[in-house]
Amino acid sequence: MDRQGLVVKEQSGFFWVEVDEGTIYMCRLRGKLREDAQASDIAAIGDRVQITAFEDLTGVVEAVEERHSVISRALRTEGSRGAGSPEREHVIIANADQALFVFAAAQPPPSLKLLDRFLVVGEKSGISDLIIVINKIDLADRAETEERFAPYITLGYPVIYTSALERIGVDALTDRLRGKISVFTGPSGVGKSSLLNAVEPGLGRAVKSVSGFSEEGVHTTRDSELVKLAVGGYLADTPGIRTLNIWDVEPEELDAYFREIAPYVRECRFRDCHHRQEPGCAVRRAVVAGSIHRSRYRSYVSLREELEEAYAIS
Ligand SMILES: Nc1nc2c(ncn2[C@@H]2O[C@H](COP(=O)(O)OP(=O)(O)OP(=O)(O)O)[C@@H](O)[C@H]2O)c(=O)[nH]1
Ligand SMILES: [Mg+2]
Ligand SMILES: [Zn+2]
Repeated sequence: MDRQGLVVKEQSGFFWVEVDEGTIYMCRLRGKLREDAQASDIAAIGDRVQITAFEDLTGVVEAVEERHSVISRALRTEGSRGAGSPEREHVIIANADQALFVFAAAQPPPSLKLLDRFLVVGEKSGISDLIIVINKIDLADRAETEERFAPYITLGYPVIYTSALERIGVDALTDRLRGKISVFTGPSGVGKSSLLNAVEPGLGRAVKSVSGFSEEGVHTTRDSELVKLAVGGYLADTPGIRTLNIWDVEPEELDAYFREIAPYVRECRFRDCHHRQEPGCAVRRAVVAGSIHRSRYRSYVSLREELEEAYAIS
């Protein structure tokens, strides 16, 4: 029988596909698709797929629908570094509707540079809604914190203030998650697990891979899952989210992922302007004029330097 469904789990080449009424079929890929999977993951959690479903709850993935967003990373194939090194695209999650980046108002103090890194990854992925969650608001002055994040609201990034401890903003967060496929990540210790437990008891324990930017885990083979929420919707739980980073962004494309910088780039005198020392730089003019926030510009410059270094040694 032909069915449409959502890939909710992936493990060692098998895909668990949930169809409309909630039945899950354990599927493998049709051979033709497996050939295409050499260069990139043809199916991943979040993919909408067509399957042939059998009575024993197994199935075969016949086709994968076009994705509207994708978080992926390029994996350099072992032993092929250097010129023309073939890369394989590992898809961490397809079709996420939104990404929520969690920081603490204090303990640990929020790093705007780290936040800007997350936003770059989000912009590159094509995920339309990038949301900032500021937890532990009970530990900081509310007005001061709101002032610090106001520039992000101007850029179109919603900010939700929460306290898992005092249950502030938990309903607003729950509303955001309802019915969507969400990526939920942030640095260690900001209260991600506590927040998820406030949304739904036990959820923080069920979802383990929500810490961003850890160095470990690149080669872990642990499975990837969409964890179903009681309010409807899913949270992505995949080791890939722990290694979310911007190393797949090329230095020259970085400016495109800063919403407020991108529109000025075409007005720079030089086409390959780095927006640092070059004369006639429209981006730096906009910083001086106050149309680009200094802290965002500082993040851009610092990330650009990091990327240039990373590309120079690889
Ligand atoms: N004051 C205060 N403390 C909080 C709040 N949320 C979490 N905490 C505390 O912050 C610490 C870290 O919380 P976790 O929920 O484990 O943080 P996490 O982001 O999941 O951390 P990792 O799993 O290491 O990535 C714990 O001691 C929590 O009790 C909050 O809203 N206010
Ligand atoms: Mg945690
Ligand atoms: Zn410039």
